[in-house]
Amino acid sequence: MNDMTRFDRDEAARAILARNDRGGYTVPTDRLYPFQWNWDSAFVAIGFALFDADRAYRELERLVEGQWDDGMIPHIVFHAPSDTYFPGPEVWGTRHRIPTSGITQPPVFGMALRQVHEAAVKAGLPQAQERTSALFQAALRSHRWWLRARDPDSLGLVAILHPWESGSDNSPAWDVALARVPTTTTTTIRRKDTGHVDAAMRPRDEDYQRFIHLVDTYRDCGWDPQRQWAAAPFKIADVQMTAILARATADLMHLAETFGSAEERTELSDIHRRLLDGLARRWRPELSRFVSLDLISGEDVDAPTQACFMPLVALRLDDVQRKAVTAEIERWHQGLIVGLPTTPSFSPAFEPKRYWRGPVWAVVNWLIADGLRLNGAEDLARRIEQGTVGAIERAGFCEYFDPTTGEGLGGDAFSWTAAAYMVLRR
Ligand code: 9YW
Repeated sequence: MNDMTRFDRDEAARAILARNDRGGYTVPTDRLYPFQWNWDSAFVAIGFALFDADRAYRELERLVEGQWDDGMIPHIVFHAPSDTYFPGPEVWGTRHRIPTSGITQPPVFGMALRQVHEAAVKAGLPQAQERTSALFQAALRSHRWWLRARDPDSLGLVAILHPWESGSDNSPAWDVALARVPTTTTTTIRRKDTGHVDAAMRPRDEDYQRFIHLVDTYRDCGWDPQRQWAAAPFKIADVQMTAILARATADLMHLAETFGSAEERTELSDIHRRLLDGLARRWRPELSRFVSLDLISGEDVDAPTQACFMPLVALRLDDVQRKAVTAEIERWHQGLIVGLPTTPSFSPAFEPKRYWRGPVWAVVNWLIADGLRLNGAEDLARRIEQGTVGAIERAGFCEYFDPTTGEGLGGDAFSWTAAAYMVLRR
């Protein structure tokens, strides 16, 4: 892509979204991920909002077709069959109207809705008010689900019951907790991912055994949230998830000024306060970062990963925290071609090509840069954005990048990388 003009690259990014369109929703990439993924679609909607607000709404509306009656928005909606991915709908066995997985993913949805709405109003799109209003109610129901199902003890932190929910599947953050999950499964594992992508860039087989053990466990609970909470052998109050939920709640509060009732506005600001308080308690000054909480062992999750900085998207740091966080992020950058790595190179867990154990993901950098900017660290935010854009221009719209070489890895022609490119290069 090095020899292309800016205009050409923008066209190339749009062409990827067009190519991955399956009828109003976008698959992350062909074959490797042939369905609609929750947080991918939210990022993609923000990308579409730059040039086609109608299509941006469609992305969110199609995702909401998979929303459960209890409010959960699943992590995958299986709109159309495909045999190129495992585990498919028969493994999840959720019996929803449209087949879906039984777990969720980071609720970027509320953040996307605000941006799509603002773009639609600016473009004078007919029906914008009605469409935003319907999606606002869907988002509100999903936030209520989060608090009810995943923070039943009112810690102000929401928990993940499966690493796939975090969006950072094999992150070192889960190593200690995941080691307690048995590798036995009642489902036969037939991995497809390693047929599409080099196995050295993917989670290990043992990770998949534990992932599927968890799916078997929750399917045996009939996907009932209370039964799952009681049976879960993996339960982590995650600062990344909580931060994204808090930020999305702030965006819904903004929309609620137009689309919410007085009760809904109060409800959202109560949720927001509860989550900010929960996040603030997870700051560890001796580490210069925030840490998740393992709800089974009661221990802090002290593995350094990108999640530790995600609270910046929601919280206003004080001066001491801001200085500490920016210095720590600079340290993670040192000696790398592209920052911010998902695991720093000084960590013993660092593997520069293995999925969430080191590689750089454009959407992670997008969020972190946004959080830095909110906290007044404009220069660092800009450098992270430019580094990400540069990596994409050199290597293409890959799923993720080796931070030590800049090599593009995983799937190619990736939707959220295309969306990130359009948003970050502006
Ligand atoms: C899987 C689609 C998804 C992302 C996740 C990422 C990966 C799917 O791909 O999960 O089967 O492992 O970890 O964040 O939403 O891009």
